[in-house]
Amino acid sequence: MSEIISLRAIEILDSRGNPTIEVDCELESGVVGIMAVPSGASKGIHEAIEIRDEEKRYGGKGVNKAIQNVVGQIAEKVVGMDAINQAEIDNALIELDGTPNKSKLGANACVGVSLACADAQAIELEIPLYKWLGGVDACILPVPMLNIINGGMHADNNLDIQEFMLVPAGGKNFKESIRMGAEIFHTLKKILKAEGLSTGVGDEGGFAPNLQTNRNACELIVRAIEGAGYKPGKDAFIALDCAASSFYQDGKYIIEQKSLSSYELINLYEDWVNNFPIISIEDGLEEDDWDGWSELTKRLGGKILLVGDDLYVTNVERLEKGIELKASNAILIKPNQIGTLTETLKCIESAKRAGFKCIISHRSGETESTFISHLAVGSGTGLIKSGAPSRGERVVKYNELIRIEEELGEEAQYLGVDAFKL
Ligand code: 2PG
Ligand code: MG
Repeated sequence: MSEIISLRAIEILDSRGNPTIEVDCELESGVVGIMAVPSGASKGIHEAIEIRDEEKRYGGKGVNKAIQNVVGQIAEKVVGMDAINQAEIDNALIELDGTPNKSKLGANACVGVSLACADAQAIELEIPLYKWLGGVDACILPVPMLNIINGGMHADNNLDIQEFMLVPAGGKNFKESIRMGAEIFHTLKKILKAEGLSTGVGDEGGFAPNLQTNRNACELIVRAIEGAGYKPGKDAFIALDCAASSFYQDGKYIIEQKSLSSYELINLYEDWVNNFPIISIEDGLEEDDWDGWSELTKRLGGKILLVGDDLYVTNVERLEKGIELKASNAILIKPNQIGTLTETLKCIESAKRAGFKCIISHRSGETESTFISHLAVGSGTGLIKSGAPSRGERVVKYNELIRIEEELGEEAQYLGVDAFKL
């Protein structure tokens, strides 16, 4: 038995310098599992709720209340449970919270406890976390989706689209794809410099220049792919996270100084897809525009991935609605959007059963945690996004995947561009 004997929590900083919660879960054997919780900026309105103190300290963002919940009510319930029973622990959290969105205990408190317990159990079993999460056949390394141009709510520039990702899927393994990605990233930096554009980076490590149009960003990425000696549409692709809820106002999408209907915006995306090697579009429409999403999937779903992030918020109920309405063909997975590991894994399962692709994702405010690297290999989804190959909190996830690939040796599998095939 791996009895949980204590839960501790402290307030640390995330990559934006905002406070966040780190949870320690100690087992009877003395083993300690840790989770440092990330936080989003462009949050979906249907996400589970983070609890913040709303006091003067840290501009109202302190997490002392969430810490009190961990060491108080949650510890009372969870201490004494066996860390091997992850679903039981998570059900206890769900029951104790009793709200549909973790607003009583806080999703930050719940996900910290849930993931720290999983971390502790893997150490207890003396197996890597990805094997505890995924079992003996967990061996698929994900294709990295590198956010190399940042806009929207993640940067102080004029780009409406939040993330222009580079997908170096053509590598023969993860390590090689990361190398290609880093080479293209540095080539892009040289191009930006030569054009007198800013090479300062945004929240997710990508460049954040002011550009004429969103198309301009795609053109620069294509030039960088070619400049690094690779072939766009064969070795490397583009993926977008439009985060469309952030430019949706009163029923219209305000983009490039125009006010567009869903239908007109889909036309614009279709034009981009026809002109650039775009392989995936995330949150192309806002989080409750279900009709628009179904239309988008009808129009582009045969060609590229259409990924629901704010649309689904890693919530099985919302995903099921999307499956029924054929609203997309892929889902973004973020454990802190829902609050427990068990609910996250169930969501991945439901998506896979429906033939949807899953992309495991970081948040724009990150920590040194590598949990999502292990979740990606454990769940075998074949896809991960963790920002640019720059900034420690982004790179730490990719470096962990390089280590896992090395450790798996011959057993490691890499799907490359096939990871996007429906
Ligand atoms: C997203 C995420 C991560 P945030 O929209 O996909 O890139 O951003 O964490 O700000 O919600
Ligand atoms: Mg998103």
